[in-house]
Amino acid sequence: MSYENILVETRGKVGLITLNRPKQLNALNDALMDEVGAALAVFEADEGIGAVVITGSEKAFAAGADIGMMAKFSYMDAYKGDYITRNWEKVKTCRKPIIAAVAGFALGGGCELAMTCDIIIAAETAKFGQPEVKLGILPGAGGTQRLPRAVSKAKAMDLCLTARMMGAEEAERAGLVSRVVPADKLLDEALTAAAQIAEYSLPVVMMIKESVNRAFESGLAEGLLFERRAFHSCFALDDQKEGMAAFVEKRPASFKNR
Ligand code: CO8
Repeated sequence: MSYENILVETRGKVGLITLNRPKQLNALNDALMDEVGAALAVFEADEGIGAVVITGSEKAFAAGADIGMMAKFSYMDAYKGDYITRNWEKVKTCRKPIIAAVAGFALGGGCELAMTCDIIIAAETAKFGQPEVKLGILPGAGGTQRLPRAVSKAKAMDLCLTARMMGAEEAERAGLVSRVVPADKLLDEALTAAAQIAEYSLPVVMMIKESVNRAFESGLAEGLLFERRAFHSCFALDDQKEGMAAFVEKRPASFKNR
């Protein structure tokens, strides 16, 4: 499949998607998000892929949804067209872990795209924000919902209501970002983390992702029950036998994803 708005490659067991609309600072439009969805579907179906990295450029992960495209929208255009949201579902429902490697601007839809991924690794240059209020709109792809879950109500209100940008250090302190690294190490760090994940048992990795996500969708008792059922089911896996045998025999485990 050929792509016009993203670059897609595989690095060993890792799928790499690079957002590639440099002149527009990777502003997100339907064509780009359709391609992200299509690339994720290919990686999801590929048994050789264990994790995915989504990144942008040095200057911008993504500076938001494409304002030029939205400027003349009517309510009906937005509602009937389901503007750029239809393929966000593919990011949300991908069962393999996705790491967002963020340098430069991650604003509006760009911040929301990063938050839809499972882990955010940020370069020291990263700047996160939800500046939609300046455009006379509010965030439309999870900014008012995922941000408070990640960084607290006060900071989410601050970012969404003032439109100020938050640097990488502040984002890490607030819990939005899992690691901050020098800009020239960003992709290596993200690919190394993804490669490490991809070496583990894929069904177990998928169960961990499902279980952590469950913490955001359910109460504690239901979440604990979900985790326990998943934990019990690990004992049906060859990979559990292999992982524990490898520990006892003091050798590296070799998982077969079953
Ligand atoms: N859309 C379209 N074009 C953009 C965008 C964007 N979001 N951001 C930047 N560009 C373009 C600029 O127009 C400019 O193009 P040109 O060279 O042709 O004039 C080029 O990228 C470079 O931008 P700047 O010259 O402005 O670069 P600066 O370094 O001076 O500034 C900024 C960088 C601060 C990132 C600035 O470009 C900016 O403020 N951009 C807009 C940020 C923003 O408001 N983002 C939120 C957009 S709304 C949104 O994301 C809603 C999401 C809802 C999703 C779900 C819908 C249902």
